[in-house]
Amino acid sequence: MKAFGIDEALKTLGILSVNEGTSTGINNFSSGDVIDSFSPVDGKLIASVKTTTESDYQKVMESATKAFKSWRVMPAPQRGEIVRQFGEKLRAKKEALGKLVSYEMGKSYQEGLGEVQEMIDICDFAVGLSRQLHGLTMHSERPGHRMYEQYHPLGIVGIISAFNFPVAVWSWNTALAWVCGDVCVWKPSEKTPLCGVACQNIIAEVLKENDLPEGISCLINGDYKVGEFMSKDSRIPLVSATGSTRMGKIVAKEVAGRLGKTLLELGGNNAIIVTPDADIKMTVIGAVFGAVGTAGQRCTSTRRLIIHDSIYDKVKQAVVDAYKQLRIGNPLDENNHVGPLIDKDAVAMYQGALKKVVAEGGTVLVEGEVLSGEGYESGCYVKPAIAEASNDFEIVQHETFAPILYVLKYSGDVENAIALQNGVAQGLSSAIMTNNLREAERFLSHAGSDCGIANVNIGTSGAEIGGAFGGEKETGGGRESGSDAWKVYMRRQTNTINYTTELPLAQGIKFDL
Ligand code: UN1
Repeated sequence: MKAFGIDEALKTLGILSVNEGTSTGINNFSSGDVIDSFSPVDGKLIASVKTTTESDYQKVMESATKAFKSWRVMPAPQRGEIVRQFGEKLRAKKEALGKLVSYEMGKSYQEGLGEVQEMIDICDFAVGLSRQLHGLTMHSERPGHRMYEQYHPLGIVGIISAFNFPVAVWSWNTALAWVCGDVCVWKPSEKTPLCGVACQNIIAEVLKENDLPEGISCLINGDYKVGEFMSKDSRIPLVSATGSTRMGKIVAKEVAGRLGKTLLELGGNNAIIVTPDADIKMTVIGAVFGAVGTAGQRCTSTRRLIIHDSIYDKVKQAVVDAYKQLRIGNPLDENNHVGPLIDKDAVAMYQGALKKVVAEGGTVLVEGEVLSGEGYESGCYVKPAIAEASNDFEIVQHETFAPILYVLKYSGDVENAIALQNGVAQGLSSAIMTNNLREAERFLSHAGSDCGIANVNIGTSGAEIGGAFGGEKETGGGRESGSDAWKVYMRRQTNTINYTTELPLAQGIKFDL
């Protein structure tokens, strides 16, 4: 019996235990090789899933194609009702799913619950949206004509998600896509396949209870090769992919090659600017949560702290002191702040980055270390580190998915800090800590932050679902979740209707027979 009620959670979510066989999830045709999912928390095998072969994939697509035909003609508010029921099930299973997220991925139980809450929130948002999929009406230049636009369902949406938000990112896409009338095929990360199975089981239950076809939600399992089935498949008009910039470039090229659409949410290199007018206490909390939350494995994690030289020593010291209070250990134990990294490859990347920053001339302020001994048997626990660095270091320019914070100094005007913050290839999230209205507004202005997310007196991570989520430059340009992100999941049609007995042409063109 594993501690912290994990066995109970697996049971609630319909995941078969190691001795019972492989969990493929309801609605899953997978029959390929087995992926064993080991927990980074204690290194133990949790359960296994089967991968999706090419012929399994064809069956999935047949079922999705068939389901789309009936789903697209169901009134959107009725589709919203299905999403509402899904949200209700998530509420009922929040603890179990939050626990599985924590145990399979390694984030703290609090953050696991937060992730499920994000799923519930997007369901609520999507239910309201199901009555608001509005187009515009326009005045026609031709007499007796009416012109308007409408949004129609797009088709089958392919979703590729990453290990770090193994359930929420899927729901940001599916909840919207479903109310828009699309059906979804999801490939979760091969590092967190059980989270995929758990979600699939929850939605499958809702579909069954409503006598709806299974193909509305499909799960495929495996690595990038399984993702490639979707990026190459012209039956999938939209591929939404979350992960590294390297992965995004491959998917973008493949999908663009067949003139499909992509929604990309890729790497970030997020900074907090700390000006002389910053509230230091708030800055420390925001920066530390941003840098060590989810063990630095959020796209929105704080990677760089850009501090004004007049307060540099003070802020640096306050952050270094705060790191001394961090408790690293089992993320299901609510006394701990920082859990493990996802796997040993991630640990190796963390070690490589720490070596590199020193080799490039950086100064270590809080030493990193791979932890060993009791409670750290998985070999995935590391100490969050801080290094003084320069923005032009190669390693600072690079997104390392680990709890490493680079501290940078700026002098003079806030514009200099903004230039540093924008001086990277990625453009996801950014923040400024200041009580100075002029500085805050300049940061948010046309000449300010170039990121998709720009916050004032808040850290870089922890966005709410109501706003559009995503970023510019190498972050990929996609927007998910709130605002009008739904439009990407639909096709737009302009309609002009003539209710006269004449046929006048636009632009005043004369054509008589
Ligand atoms: C991600 O890391 O891919 O803003 C998503 C945040 C979370 C989502 C992060 N709401 O940090």
